[in-house]
Amino acid sequence: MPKSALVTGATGQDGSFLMEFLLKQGYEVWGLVRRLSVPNLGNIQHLVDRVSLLDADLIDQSSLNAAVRQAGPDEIYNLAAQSFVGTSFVQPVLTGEITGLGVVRLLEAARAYAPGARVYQASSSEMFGKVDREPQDESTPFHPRSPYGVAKVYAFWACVNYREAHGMFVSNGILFNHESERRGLEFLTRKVSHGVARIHLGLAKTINLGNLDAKRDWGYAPEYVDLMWRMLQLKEPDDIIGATGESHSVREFVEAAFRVAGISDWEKHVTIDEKNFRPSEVYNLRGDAGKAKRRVGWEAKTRFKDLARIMVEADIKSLEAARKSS
Ligand code: NAP
Ligand code: F7E
Repeated sequence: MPKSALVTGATGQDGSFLMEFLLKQGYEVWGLVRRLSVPNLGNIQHLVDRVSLLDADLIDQSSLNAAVRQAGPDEIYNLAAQSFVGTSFVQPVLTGEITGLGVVRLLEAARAYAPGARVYQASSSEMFGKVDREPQDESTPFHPRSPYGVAKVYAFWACVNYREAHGMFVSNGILFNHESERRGLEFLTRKVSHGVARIHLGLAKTINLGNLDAKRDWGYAPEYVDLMWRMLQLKEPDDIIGATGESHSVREFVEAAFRVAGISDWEKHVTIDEKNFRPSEVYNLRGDAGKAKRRVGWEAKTRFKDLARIMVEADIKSLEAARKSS
């Protein structure tokens, strides 16, 4: 019998890469999508004939119960979230409902209808927030700096509690930023790669940004879904960091992205606007993924400059294709 997996957040960046990965491993794959007035299947259009999609929402307990009961999965990957930090400051209650309580709703559904399933929770480096050491590892204290980070901390501890209280196999992957050509357009790297591509093709003149001094540990998303899967193959549940171990500023990413398009005077193409700054910022994140290497043999491969190149080239290519077909 092939193993089966239920992936929430199926339409998102990570959900799409994870479902591809699981199909390659021979899994029967169930993807959870929420009802939208206009379907949002762009990232998984190429997969819809090979996975089973279920309608459910992390805000709605009965739909989660029904989805878990129908799929009867061996593994559950909870990737669904209101995942944009900026929005969490203007929609803190919604973010708490989805990104925090939504995880408990899913755990309850699993406890009732698939108690033997192994559960992966998409925890985040945003939980470290205002860090007191560098690099951050699994023993670094949490000090979240946004409603998103706060919700992720709540969800993290809920997972630990379901492990301890109910003996369930629940693991937290504490992943640092991972990006790709499938990233939402509001996130920094994609906003920049897409903006650079538009400038390169003469479709725009500038990109409007915020804090150029913040630093992140940016990796390439397809590699991180492999870590998620490896974590659920362990004998015992565990909490493990995924990161590159390198940290770069927003300014460095912008510079690298413009360089891919052959533009060296990038300052001329960047404007700064207060609206892109956060009320409380996470200034510097750099992860120590030593435990991931020791426990499951995982390490990030794609380096910073290659990430910028992959993303800018992909955006140039897709904008050119769109232009030709219009
Ligand atoms: P993403 O592209 O924003 O995808 C989020 C997914 O969640 C989308 O499929 C979205 O559906 C779904 N979703 C949102 N609200 C929902 C709800 N109420 N019910 C059901 N589904 C809902 O995020 P990602 O980058 O793939 O990240 C995956 C997970 O990892 C998230 O939990 C994120 O917080 C976490 N994480 C990400 C990173 C990173 O750097 N990418 C790092 C650490 C942790 P729609 O398409 O309908 O909006
Ligand atoms: O911001 C700065 C911004 O929105 C990165 C999510 O996947 O990773 C992500 O959260 C940095 C921040 O991602 C703009 O202030 C400057 O310092 O791409 P971002 P994030 O906040 O790091 C973590 C690990 C997650 O878990 C989250 O789900 O870039 N920045 N100017 C800007 N950011 C944006 N978005 N837009 C700007 O104009």
